Amino acid sequence: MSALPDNFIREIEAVVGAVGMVCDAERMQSYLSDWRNAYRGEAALVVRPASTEEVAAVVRLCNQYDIALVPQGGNTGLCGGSIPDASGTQVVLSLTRMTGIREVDTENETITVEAGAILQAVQEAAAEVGRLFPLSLGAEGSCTVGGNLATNAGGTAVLRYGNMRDLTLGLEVVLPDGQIWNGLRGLRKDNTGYDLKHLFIGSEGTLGIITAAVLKLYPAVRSVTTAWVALPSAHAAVQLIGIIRSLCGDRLTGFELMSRQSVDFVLRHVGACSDPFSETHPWYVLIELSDTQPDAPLNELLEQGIGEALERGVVTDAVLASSEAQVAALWAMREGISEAQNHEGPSLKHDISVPVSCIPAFIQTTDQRLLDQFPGVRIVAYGHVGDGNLHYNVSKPVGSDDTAFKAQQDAIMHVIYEATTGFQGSISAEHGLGQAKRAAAKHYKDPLELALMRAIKTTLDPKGLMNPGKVL
Ligand code: FAD
Ligand code: 2HG
Ligand code: ZN
Repeated sequence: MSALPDNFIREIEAVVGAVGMVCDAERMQSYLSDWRNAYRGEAALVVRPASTEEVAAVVRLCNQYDIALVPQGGNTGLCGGSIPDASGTQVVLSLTRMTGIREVDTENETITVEAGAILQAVQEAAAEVGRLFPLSLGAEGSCTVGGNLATNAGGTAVLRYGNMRDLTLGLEVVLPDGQIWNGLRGLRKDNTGYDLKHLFIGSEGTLGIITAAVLKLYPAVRSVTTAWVALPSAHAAVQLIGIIRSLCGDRLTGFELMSRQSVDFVLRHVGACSDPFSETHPWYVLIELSDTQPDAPLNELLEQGIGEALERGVVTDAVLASSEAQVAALWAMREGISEAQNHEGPSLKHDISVPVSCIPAFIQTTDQRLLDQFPGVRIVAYGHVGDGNLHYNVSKPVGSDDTAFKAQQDAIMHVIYEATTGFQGSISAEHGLGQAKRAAAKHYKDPLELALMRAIKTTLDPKGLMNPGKVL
């Protein structure tokens, strides 16, 4: 705290009390690095306000004393956006005490929640009234709605319900000067000029602090069918999604692609996972169909689709889950990839998107270039293929040195991002830019778009105190 003026500290304490401050080095640690320990920083103080008014007062004080703020939710982000820099002068503003569910409105099909609410708690609150809040991702037990909004999180149900941007009707935001913008309208239609909420969604804490949101509710799902399918190629995945979609329409809620390398890592490191097939296959897809009607004929539909795909040689083998335990086991294989890859040494993450039809060519081209230039690297490609979103991650060659591998990080990234832009894709599909991809965005993003982003940033945050060093 020595980096901070005494008066500032006294005034912060007057706002949040001792309970809302974390000052000692040991307790601060969990706020200073991410779960993979890929990013680490220092902070002068961690502040944990308990209400929007407290957030506003803290932000006003930071503005008055010219102190930079790093907003933080569950700290599960994968680009280092919630981690302070190394200067030890920044204040981490954690929203984790603001967990309230303010309102569940079943007539208007909305739920109003505070930014620190854990995603799973929001899903559960929706389920209690027979509704669905569909955002779904591996970190849902610890990520917050504020973080989901700030990164415009995607996950495994985007195919049917869209990403966080699509699920949001209104926001409450504390602006960099401490003003509170109350945009908590639950209106489905509101064309009164620029839609300001979309500025803050995906802004990764660089434009303001999101304190609450009005989110959309959907009818609860009452039938689900899940299948694990083996494929001869990534091209087959694109063919298969076409077959299943034309047969099942909106009932297709999940379509997750995994390479054999991804599955191998899970089988090796995630307890209780086992391969549903006796033979290995180059690619797998986890398919989920769901319906709001109980007893919808989902098994029959999926069997029909997979049967047609088997006949055409698009699918090699398939199993349908026959119990809730099997459904959970299949999803555990998919959700376990991220954790499993950590056990294989440093993993270089590339969360890219390309048009769905280009996924097979992207994989073929990039695999070839990478393996030519960096023999032995292990490519862990998986993701939300129906959204054109691949986690094209790279693990070091077996037995190689961590430091030597990390030294190749930029060269590996270059190969992957050149291929991505070659296919008119994006270098960040759902995880954001944070500090990890700031330099790459400068290189790969359209200069006019970057200039417009900078103009917005300067207008809202002229002192540059909101999460500096991230995004731009
Ligand atoms: P944090 O990590 O705390 O913060 C993320 C960013 O948001 C930072 O820039 C931070 O400054 C900013 N921020 C946080 N709260 C606020 C706020 N209230 N106001 C303003 N800015 C704020 N992402 C996907 O999109 N799809 C996935 O499938 C997916 N799966 C994941 C699986 C695992 C195992 C893990 C660890 C992560 C996964 N993620 C996924 C990453 C994802 O971005 C986060 O899990 C989640 O959206 C971040 O929420 P958080 O509360 O942890 O935010
Ligand atoms: C997922 O889809 C997440 O599992 C995490 O987005 C991806 O760890 C990753 O690279
Ligand atoms: Zn993902």
